[in-house]
Amino acid sequence: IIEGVREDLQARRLPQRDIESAARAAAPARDAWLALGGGEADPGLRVIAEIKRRSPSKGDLAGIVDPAALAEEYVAGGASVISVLTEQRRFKGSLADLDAVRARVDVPLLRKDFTVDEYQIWEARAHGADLILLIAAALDDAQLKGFSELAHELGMNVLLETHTREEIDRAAAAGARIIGVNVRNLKTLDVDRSVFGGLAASIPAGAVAVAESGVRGVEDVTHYASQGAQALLVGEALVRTEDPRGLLREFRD
Ligand code: IGP
Repeated sequence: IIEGVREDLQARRLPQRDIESAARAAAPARDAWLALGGGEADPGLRVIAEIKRRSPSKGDLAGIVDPAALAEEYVAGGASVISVLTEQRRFKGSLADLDAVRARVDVPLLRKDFTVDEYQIWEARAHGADLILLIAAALDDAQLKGFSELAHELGMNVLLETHTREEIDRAAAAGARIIGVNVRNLKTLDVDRSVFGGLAASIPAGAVAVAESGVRGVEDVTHYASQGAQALLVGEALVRTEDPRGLLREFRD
């Protein structure tokens, strides 16, 4: 995946000073940490609702004609943050999807991609993102730290994705304030929902704990919440349902 990400990046890359000035010209980033209940004593479960057209494990998920309209449904259902997959080859996403959503909703947006180059962080900000994804398994400690610092300098937050105890420790050492546990193993693509509960206690107090992947319905929401999730990242279930607004309301009740 990462090789394709790099190739696509080379194809669209603007001169560094152009992307930096676009990032600086963007409206200030919204605070995704606050939106996810960061710092609150009893925040209640938050949802990061994802716009995902396709996945490597499931193929095409939904013919999303109008991502902005879907995003508006998510907001109406009470989503706190919207995630927009921008990776093209495997997920059929694009920065155009991010732009379309940004033009229509006011909640914080996660630019969901495989971040491997600082350029993508400037680019995320230039396109109105408030939060970026960093995947611990794909980055070394120096990258985790350096990429996080750049995101913070640009006013954005970082969702630092982990899958093991060791990765959580690395995320904590990098100063992550929003830590996700992806229950999908990115190498095998297998989903094991028990991975979240096994790791939740290792997430430092003060960080927002996000359970990522595998929410099929309300039972999974209840399960993750009982294991200490403060927020959930939900894609497939929301893009496939006829009524994303209704499903989100059920999740939040
Ligand atoms: C959403 P699901 O099972 O609800 O569709 O999963 C999200 O966790 C998943 O899209 C995801 C992802 C990623 C996609 C988590 N981490 C990294 C691409 C890259």
